Amino acid sequence: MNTDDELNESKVRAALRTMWLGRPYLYVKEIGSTNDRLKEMARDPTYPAGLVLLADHQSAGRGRLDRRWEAPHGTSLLFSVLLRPRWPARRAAWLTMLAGLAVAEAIETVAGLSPGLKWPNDVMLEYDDEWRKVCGLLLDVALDPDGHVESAILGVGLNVNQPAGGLPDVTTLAATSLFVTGGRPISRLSMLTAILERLERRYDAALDGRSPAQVWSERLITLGRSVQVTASGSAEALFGVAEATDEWGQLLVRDAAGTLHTIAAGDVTLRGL
Ligand code: BT5
Repeated sequence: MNTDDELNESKVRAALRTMWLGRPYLYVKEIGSTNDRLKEMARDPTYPAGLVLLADHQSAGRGRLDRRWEAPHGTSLLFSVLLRPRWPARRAAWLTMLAGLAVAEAIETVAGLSPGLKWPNDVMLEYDDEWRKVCGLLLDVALDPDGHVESAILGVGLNVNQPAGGLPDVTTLAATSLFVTGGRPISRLSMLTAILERLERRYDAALDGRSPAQVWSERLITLGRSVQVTASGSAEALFGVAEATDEWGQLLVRDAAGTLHTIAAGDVTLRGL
């Protein structure tokens, strides 16, 4: 669907209204993973912050913990952004927040839909009376010897024009696309430029020291809900109420005994109100 909506270099350059993000912008039809390719390129310091690499199809698209990211050819947005913020390592979590906010705002403006954020790295839309994943974010960070961020690759996978049958098994994975939830095709070019323009504004503000943590947390559908959390590296699930997030994006969950747990990374299942 909408495959004439090509995202080649000249089209994107002509449409993009940013100062530095997406400059340069690189487009490939086919790749393993845009995050993996940018990770290699980031080792070369001549590749500047702001470089964006977008592919129409990934043969080895990744989620966290080497999970797969699946998207049929030309239907979605699959891209990665190279950033070099030189922040202390734990501030890198701000990048996922900035991207989640940029994607959510772009979806509101371009598609007229009402997204929510799900801790830690998902953008969600309602379909069939439940929140479903429309976008996943993947952050890969390389630190310098002082523990500062040398390079950060921010990967965005956004389901745009997949029909229901083009999504990964929606019954088990609870996925949706802008097309499935909104009922009309959406220009990938408009979505891409809207995301990059918002991300640039939010990132510049963060470089000036303005934290995105509060605005991000206000958009989380996770807070106030009963949740099941599996922290990364732990086999055991924790049950409790997601009360808040902190400045570094960690999730604070209170269990039935009243103990507050701080979860730095993991997976959350929402368990009703
Ligand atoms: C993510 O991981 O959600 C991060 C996904 C990032 C993908 C982008 S695409 C451009 C860039 N290059 C890459 O190689 N990756 C990034 P995680 O939270 O671990 O979720 C992964 C899980 O999402 C999978 O195990 C599936 O259950 C589910 N999933 C896979 N494809 C999906 C899709 N198209 N829509 C919704 N859910 C999907």
